[in-house]
Amino acid sequence: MSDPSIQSQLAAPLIDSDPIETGEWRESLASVLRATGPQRVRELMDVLANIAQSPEIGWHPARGTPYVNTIAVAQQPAFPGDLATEERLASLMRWNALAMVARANKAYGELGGHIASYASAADLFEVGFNHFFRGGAQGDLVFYQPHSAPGVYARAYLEGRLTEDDLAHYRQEITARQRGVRGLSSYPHPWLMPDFWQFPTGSMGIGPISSIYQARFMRYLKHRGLFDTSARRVWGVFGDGEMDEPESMSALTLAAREKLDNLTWVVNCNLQRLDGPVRGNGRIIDELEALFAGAGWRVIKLVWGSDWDGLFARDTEGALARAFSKTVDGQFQTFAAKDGRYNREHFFGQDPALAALAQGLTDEQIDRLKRGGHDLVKIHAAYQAAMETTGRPTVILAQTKKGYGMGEAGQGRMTTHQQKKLERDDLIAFRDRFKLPLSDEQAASLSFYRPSDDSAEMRYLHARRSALGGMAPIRRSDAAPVSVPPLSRYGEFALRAEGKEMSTTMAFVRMLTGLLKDPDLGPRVVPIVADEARTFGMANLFKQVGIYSFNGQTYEPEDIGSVLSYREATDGQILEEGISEAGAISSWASAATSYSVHGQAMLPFYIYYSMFGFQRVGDLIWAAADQRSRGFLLGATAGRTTLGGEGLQHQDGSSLLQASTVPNCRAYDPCFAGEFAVILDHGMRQMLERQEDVFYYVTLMNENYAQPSLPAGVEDDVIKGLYRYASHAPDKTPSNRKGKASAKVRLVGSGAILREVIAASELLATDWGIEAEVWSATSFSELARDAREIERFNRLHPNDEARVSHVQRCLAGATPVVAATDYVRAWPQLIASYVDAPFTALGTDGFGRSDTRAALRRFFEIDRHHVVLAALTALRAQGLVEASACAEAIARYGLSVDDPAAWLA
Ligand SMILES: Cc1ncc(C[n+]2csc(CCOP(=O)(O)OP(=O)(O)O)c2C)c(N)n1
Repeated sequence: MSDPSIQSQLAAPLIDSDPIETGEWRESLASVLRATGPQRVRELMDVLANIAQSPEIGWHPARGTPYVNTIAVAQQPAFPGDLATEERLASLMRWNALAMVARANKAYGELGGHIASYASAADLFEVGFNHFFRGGAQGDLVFYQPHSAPGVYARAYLEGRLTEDDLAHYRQEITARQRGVRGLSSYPHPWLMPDFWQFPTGSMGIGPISSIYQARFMRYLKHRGLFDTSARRVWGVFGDGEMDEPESMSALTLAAREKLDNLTWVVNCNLQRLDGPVRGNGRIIDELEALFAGAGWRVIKLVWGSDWDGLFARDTEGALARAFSKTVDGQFQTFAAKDGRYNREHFFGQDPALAALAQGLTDEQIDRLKRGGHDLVKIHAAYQAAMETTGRPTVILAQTKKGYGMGEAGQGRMTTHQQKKLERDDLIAFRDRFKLPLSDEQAASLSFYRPSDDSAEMRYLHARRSALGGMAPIRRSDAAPVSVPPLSRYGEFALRAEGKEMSTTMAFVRMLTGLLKDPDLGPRVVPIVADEARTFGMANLFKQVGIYSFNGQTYEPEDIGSVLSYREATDGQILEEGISEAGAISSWASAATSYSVHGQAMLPFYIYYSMFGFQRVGDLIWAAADQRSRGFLLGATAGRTTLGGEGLQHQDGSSLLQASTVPNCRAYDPCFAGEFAVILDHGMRQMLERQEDVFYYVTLMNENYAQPSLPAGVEDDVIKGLYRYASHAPDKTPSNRKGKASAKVRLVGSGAILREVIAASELLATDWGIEAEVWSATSFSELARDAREIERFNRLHPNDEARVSHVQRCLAGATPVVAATDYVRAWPQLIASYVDAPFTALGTDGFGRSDTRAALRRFFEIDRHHVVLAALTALRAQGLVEASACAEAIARYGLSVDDPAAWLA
């Protein structure tokens, strides 16, 4: 018996106060359609809709369409492939993918992996691989749903790109390597499988937003005349649950606004996510249809397979569409999980018209009625329509069953996402379901299956890929190097600043302006901002190189006569992303991976408020790191005290620490323009000339101060992260000496706080008669990286002569070290364990505040006086200074003994 609550829900009547009149209207419209065709119907509907939307009537169009396919049967193109062969191939992919996950978990239960996602997506992928995803150097950019990776591996196995050994080492890269095979990463990852995966998608939401900006960047390259990308498309296969990630949906309007008809998304609407239904009480396809259509995308609903065509044709009363409109996803999931008999009773049994439709069908046939996303012909029609769509991106909302074909063991089950093991009977049932050429034993033992090379399937598979230009996915890294101009050409002013006042941000903008003029490198520079160009003094670039706009500038800018006028142009160079750090970093990653994706090296500089970088879009930065990005991130107005009055949400004290955790990120905190110039030059050469897969994060400050010329010969040490800036020794026999003659400290400073440290060294000499060395720490993370490697080497090579790291060489001996920065103490503490001497870190832990720089530095206890006190205290611990000297310093400098943290209480 059916559940009465479901029955009443399904049987709710549509509101229609006069069905006879409604019928007449329907018939009129139908006769117009017959007589003059769909265009005339559209015209009439526009007129009626206009009238009906008048205030007196107040009609609003429903934002959705019925729960049926967008592409009518009559509009479906003929399927160009060999359907039977493709179905057999799809079955093999399903099997090998399943076997891969189940085998790994049989051996090691901890490895994890997913079967159900790819089971639902297999047909969506296969149509792509057989007919649409172009391969080769100028192939399409495809974003693969991460937990469907086993299916992509299964295909590569049949294609001969992966071996059985590789498959047997799914999720075991380390063991695989030890055994001389490659092993397969859990999710797409360009470091772990550098010639295979282009885009990391394992973190939900990153793939969708990245795909939009990659499609946009292709237009940018083309419009700027750098590279013709017209033949390439971007495809993204994503989950319906994944659409809930803010990043997934945040750039939809950009894609539509910029008419990205080179972009197609396929949302695999299996109606489930990990825990349960995506919209148990609603319909995700309807919700997404409204959102995408509202954003300006073409929406193609691919809901039902060909088996339903006959039912729809016979359904003259619209009973099916009516029933669908009252069925929520939670119920559709139950229908997916249950057998034909249940579906006959509970779906078709809900009204006589439906029951009549199902009359000629066996329970088995009802069970096999396909959803649209499992029907190769319908999928092909949808993809083809997307390819032919002009002027807007397309989303295909494909309804599927999660765990399709897993039967009792998983199809439509709440727990199916994490199903990794199948029993013998389930495996044999799966074999039967997909007619796999496996014996019971082969099925039960999870044998991989690859047809012989001369089989029809294999010949077909290879023919299709070669017709599409080669294998996919494929990642390349063979861009030509780009030569970098000599630093003296654009950075001389910074190297020989001779005390000129400027901020490091100003110095950067000046150098960028110089680089943009270089004939070779200039065109490859991609300046990126998120509505802060004026903040960073970059407004001059608007006119000089223009702001990229796919349709130029269709208005007269208010400031047209000015030298700084706001100039948008089709070949504009600046990517002005508006207030979207997520968008800007996605643009940056697109440019930063252009060397690999397009074989054309670009050099992106994304400059932003440092607080809104690693903290705000840290996961997108990780994704950029994963895909081996090359470029510069510039954390401007950096530091917790250097930004001054902005207050706590803007003041960044932690970005460098976060940057230090990203393996291929080189993070620097220079104080002086000359230091920055050296880092810029080195970074460009490393990335563009030597083509190393690193990227740079460099902080820039907005504080104007006198910039000294860079001391001679320190360039290498600037890059290593530490150089000796100066030493302040007191007079030979200072009358003011408060410590023993041997008292000496090393003061280490970074970024804007280096200047406080320099001042402290002078105070130590003049007020206390104590010698202090001053060291500029351009990068604590680089120092730590080097020291870590050397420590490890020494540990594992006990018989070799011990190596010495840069930081140990610089700060050798017992002279106490005091390090002060504008960041949390953990930043300088990255080197603490590698320094033999006593180490004191001063920093800006806690929330930021609004005030003057001086007040903030005093508050956070990183100003010159606190540095002096820390130095005296360190010397006191060595018995070189009396306690009274410390007390005297506190009194003399008026230092507060109140705990700043108490302010928060
Ligand atoms: C940012 C992020 N959050 C959570 C996860 C964990 N996770 C992996 S798959 C998944 C469910 C995916 O559901 P859906 O997008 O509907 O895809 P399906 O597997 O159903 O095809 C979740 C929550 C993740 N990978 N990334």
